[in-house]
Amino acid sequence: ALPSDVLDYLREHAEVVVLDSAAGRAHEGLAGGLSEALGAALREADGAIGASVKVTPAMIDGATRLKAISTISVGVDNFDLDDLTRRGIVLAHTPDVLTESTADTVFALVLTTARRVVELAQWVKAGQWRGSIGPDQYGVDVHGKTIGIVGLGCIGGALARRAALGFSMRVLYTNRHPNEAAERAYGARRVELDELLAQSDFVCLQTPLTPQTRHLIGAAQLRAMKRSAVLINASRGPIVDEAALIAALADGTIAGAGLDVFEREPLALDSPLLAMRNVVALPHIGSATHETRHAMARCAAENLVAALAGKLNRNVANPEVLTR
Ligand code: 8YV
Repeated sequence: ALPSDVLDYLREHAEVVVLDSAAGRAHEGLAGGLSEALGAALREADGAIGASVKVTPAMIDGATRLKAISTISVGVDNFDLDDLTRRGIVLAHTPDVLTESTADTVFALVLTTARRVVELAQWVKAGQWRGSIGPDQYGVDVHGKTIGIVGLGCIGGALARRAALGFSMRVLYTNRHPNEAAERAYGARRVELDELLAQSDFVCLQTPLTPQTRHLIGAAQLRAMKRSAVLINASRGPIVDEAALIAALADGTIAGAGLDVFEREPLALDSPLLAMRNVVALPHIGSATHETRHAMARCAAENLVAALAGKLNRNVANPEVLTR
């Protein structure tokens, strides 16, 4: 659902066909459904804009007019980038505009897991608060602890700022390249993943989902964490081997998890995660504020219009295509 002013903006530049995403979702999983409707629409379109839909190469076979796809997300794991590049289709995305909101969500998960906010708030609402609480309901401190950030890009950097400047935390990180700005500003120290896992009280995954990061955190990595540590994932579910995580949470290998993303979304109603006291589960709300979702939609619409005019030179996930 694009905000009306963003739709108006697109209509100033193009004929716009809106797919009924609610109807599409209702039919998802059945024969046809959203992918078929989307595939048919793409075959007629010069450009496409949207979010949260897997776009397979088969869906764009025959989309001979299609020059640009603009996703309302920073993550581009719903697309086969190499395939789009081979076809000469620009894939635009929305970095930067969601950085701060997403870092807020990650930090919310740090605080809620450490201080047992959700669990204790539910306890109060359930009418259980009849005397003073005891040590079995205490949480652990966040300030002064060590945060390990796996992937120190924009969101990781915004998280490091919150942790170091707001909560006097020690910041460890892994990243393909050193992030010198974060090292200078927040005293962040780049380490190997093993060392980060062994030393961090909060391990926050801030890396994109790629073939290299799929199941980056499995049984061995969870065993390498402190028993008192918490895993926070607000990037992409498949970065964690969820079965291994469930086992590690159940047997006390780690103390808890704050999860905004899952291997399958929505999370299955029979997932053991739902019954775990030491798990805070959110419905993929990383960037979900009114302000940020509006900014993302606007950014994606501007990306699409610029791409179709041959003028997009930023926010492109496959920049190689621009040299064609
Ligand atoms: C959105 C996200 O939830 O930007 C991303 O990569 O995961 C989220 O901000 C999602 O893509 C829907 O717009």
